[in-house]
Amino acid sequence: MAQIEVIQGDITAVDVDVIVNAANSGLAGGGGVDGAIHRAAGPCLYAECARIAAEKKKAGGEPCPTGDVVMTGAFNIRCKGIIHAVGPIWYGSDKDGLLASCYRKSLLLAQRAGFISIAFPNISTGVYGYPKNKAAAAAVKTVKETLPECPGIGRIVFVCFDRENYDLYKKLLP
Ligand code: AR6
Repeated sequence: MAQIEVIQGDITAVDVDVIVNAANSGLAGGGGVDGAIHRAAGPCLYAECARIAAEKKKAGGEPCPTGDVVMTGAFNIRCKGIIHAVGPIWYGSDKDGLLASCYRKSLLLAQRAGFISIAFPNISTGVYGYPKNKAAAAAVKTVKETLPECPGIGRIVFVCFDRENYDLYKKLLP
């Protein structure tokens, strides 16, 4: 059975194979955890995101629709890859399915890539305004439900930046 951990800190410093980013559908970079990851990874990450975005647009799609994920290299971050997941924006109505999709697709992609350990931020709970308690419940439930399909994943780390999220996750995963 995979080990699930909860820590408070900066996801760019966590020792895992792959970290997940809370990105936007244009893969355009931004603030919050996205900004921190781009700063730590260096300009080559912007270049790879721009290349993927251009390819997807050329094919007639959005670079990364809400609920979907895209993998890139990690460049100056010491992990082996970055999964960019686009969470839903909270407009006052439930979008747990789209949020769950970020966690589920990230785990499945990490498993396919042969990664053993993965770190998640609290997707959508910053600028996108998702209620932290609802987001935490959806994240933990989805990871637990998806893990049986990911026998290669041995370690999941929920990286909480703020104390409120940390306390919520600790209650769900004592
Ligand atoms: N490590 C871990 N978690 C962090 C870090 C960090 N270094 N920095 C912030 N957080 P947000 P969203 C937490 O706003 O709500 C961007 O501009 C933060 O406390 O980063 O999904 C993107 O480009 C919060 O709990 O992501 C998108 O446009 C969590 O990360 C948009 O924001 C998510 O907050 C995505 O919004």
